[in-house]
Formats: sequence, structure tokens, C-alpha cells
Amino acid sequence: MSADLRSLEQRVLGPLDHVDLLTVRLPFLSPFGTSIHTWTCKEALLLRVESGGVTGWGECVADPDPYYAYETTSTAAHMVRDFLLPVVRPDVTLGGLDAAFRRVRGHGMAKATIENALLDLAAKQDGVPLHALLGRPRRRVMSGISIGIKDSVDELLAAVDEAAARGYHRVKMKIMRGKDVDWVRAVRDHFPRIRLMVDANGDYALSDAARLQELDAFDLMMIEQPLSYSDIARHAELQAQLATPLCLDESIHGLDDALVAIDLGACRVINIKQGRVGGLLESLRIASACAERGIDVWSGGMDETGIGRAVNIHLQAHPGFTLPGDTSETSRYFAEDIVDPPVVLEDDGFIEIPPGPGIGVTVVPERLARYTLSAERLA
Ligand code: OSB
Ligand code: MG
Repeated sequence: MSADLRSLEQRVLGPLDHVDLLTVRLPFLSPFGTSIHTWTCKEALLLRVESGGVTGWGECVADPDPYYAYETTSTAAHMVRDFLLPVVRPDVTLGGLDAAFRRVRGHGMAKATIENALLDLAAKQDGVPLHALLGRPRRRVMSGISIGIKDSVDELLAAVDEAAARGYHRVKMKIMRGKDVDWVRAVRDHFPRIRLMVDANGDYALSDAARLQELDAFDLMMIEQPLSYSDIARHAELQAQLATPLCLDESIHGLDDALVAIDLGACRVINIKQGRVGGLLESLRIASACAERGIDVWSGGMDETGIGRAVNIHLQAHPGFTLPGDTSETSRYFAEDIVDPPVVLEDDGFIEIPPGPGIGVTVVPERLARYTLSAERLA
């Protein structure tokens, strides 16, 4: 284990004066669809922790529904309230918290919510940006965009055109049965040179291998999660039949899953969503393990508000993040976000890590109030 992680694990958290759990709902500018479900808004749990006048924020990446993962905002609130927050004691270290959280099976998104808030608080207490607390110097972060399932090929082409014009470093398009080879071909014909990849969110079976082999013709960076959300082994069989690299998203819940997937040859790329793997420390472990093994890594996204989006950006200071991720501008999702400043692409498509202590973005109280559905004081 690297030295920076060890010192993080030894950090004592200290007492919390208040802990609040909020639910917010922000409308999307346009609906976002995967092969499984279409979302029209971002509904998220936020955790606010306060200590000595310093405030830390954590956003839970779970949706109110189980159409990406089994965790929901309700299950996460239950885990935070009844099992996870009770082990956050004033004298506990981050490593001790990690160990206590491991007794709770699964529920990584709930765990990450607390860990994110405590790390934001710790970084602010130290007066350093989150990436520095995580032991990594600043660097600019690559951008990428995830384009949802569209009703028509023309709509898809218009969305890709907009993304390419904006300067995103790569474009990901969602695919599903019935909206795959012809749709990818249309995009590739119109945009022969963009860095392009696809994400199936588990819509295929190994028996679809011949169909997926047709995608080898389009110079895709990778195919993300073609098979079931819970599968690793069959992805290895599929990878052996494809030239295009496979990337796992849903199937990877932590370092152990990542190592199994790599050892089996189930993927050549891993999408790290810090929430899905239980937080930033586990994300750093996976990124380091992948770097040692020559496996490319990128940061996924869950259409987060500016809180979670900032966390994903800080995490990508780790050099194991070798590829552009699903890190897009705020204006692609929301007319108004709850934080300032928004994420904006620079002229060359890169994203600046927000400077300043902690996550580097500030929650704007009137906007937070406008989008808050409920709030509960936990401590
Ligand atoms: O599979 O990566 C996914 C959004 C919601 C659920 C699953 C996924 C996504 C995205 C959007 O692709 C990523 C983003 O823009 O934040
Ligand atoms: Mg995905």
C-alpha cells in the first residue's frame, strides 16, 4: 500500500457537531436514458457534517430507483442512519472507519457518502484541496460525455455533433438491443475521427457475441458492461472473442472484484465510480492496482450535482486515471446547480480541478433550499 494512503488511514476524524441528511431533486435539461431506464431529474441524498464551524459535504450517487444498482436513496439513508453513522466516533481513524464499514455487506454508495463528507471536512480543516489530502498533486482532468439512448439516429447524431463541437475528449453513446450496430455505424460514418465508445448497461448475453463482434469494425475505444450487471466470468469469455477492449462498470464493487476481473481477462479497462466501490480510498486502491497491471482506468459519473462532480474531478488527480471519463460540464445536465463554480471545459477540452480547500466548490444556500425536498438532523 502506498505511503499517502497509509497516512490517510491513520488520520483521526475528531468530533462532529452536527450531521444532516438532505434529499434534493434537480430537473435535467433533457432526459437521460440507458438500456434499462430513463431519468428526467437527479434526485440525491446529501450528507452535511459540521465540526467547529467547518462544513463537509457528501453526495450519495444512488438514485431513488434500483435501475442502475440495487442501492437506492432509501436504502442508503437507512444504512447511513442505522448502521454507518453510529460507528463514526470522535476517536476513530479513517482506516478504523474503513474496517468498521467492511462489516456491513455491500452498500458502497451509502459508505461513500459518509467517507466523502468526512474527507471534504478533513481537507477543509487542513486548508488543502481534496486531491492534496489524497496525496496527489494538481493536474488538469480530461473530459468526456455520456450520450443517452435517443429516439432516432438523427437525434443521436445531433447530440454527438454538439459534443464534438464543444471539444470533449471522447464521446460515449449508450447502446441496447435494437439500437446498436446501425446506430454506431451512423455515428462513425459522420464522425470518422472522434474517440468513441459504447455502454450497454448489461443489455446483452454471451449468446449475442456475434452481434457484438460487428462492433469491432468501428474503432471503438471500448465496450462498457455488455453483459449482466453482476457478471464477471462471462465477460472473460466474451473478451476472448472480441478485438475491442471491454470495460466493466456495474460488476465492480471494490478492489477484490477488480482483481478477479483482471486475473480472468474479463476486461482491459475499468470504470471507477467512487460511490459504487465504497468511496475514495477504495477508488485509489483500485486505480493503483490497475496502474501496476497495465489496466486503463477512467472515472464514471452518476449525473451528480456539483458536489459529487467535484469529488470525481479531484479523484482523477491520481495518475492511474489514464483515459477521459464521464466528466462533463454542469451546463449539460442542469439549468442551475446547487454549487459554484460550475464545471466548464477549457479551450482544449480539459477541466481544471477547483482550487481551494476540500472539494473546492461552495454550496449556495438559496439554491440548495430551492431544490431540497426534505432534511433530517441525524446528530
Ligand atoms: O452506466 O455509466 C453509466 C448514468 C446513470 C447511470 C449509469 C451510467 C450513467 C452515465 C452518465 O453514463 C454519466 C454522467 O454523465 O455522469
Ligand atoms: Mg456504465
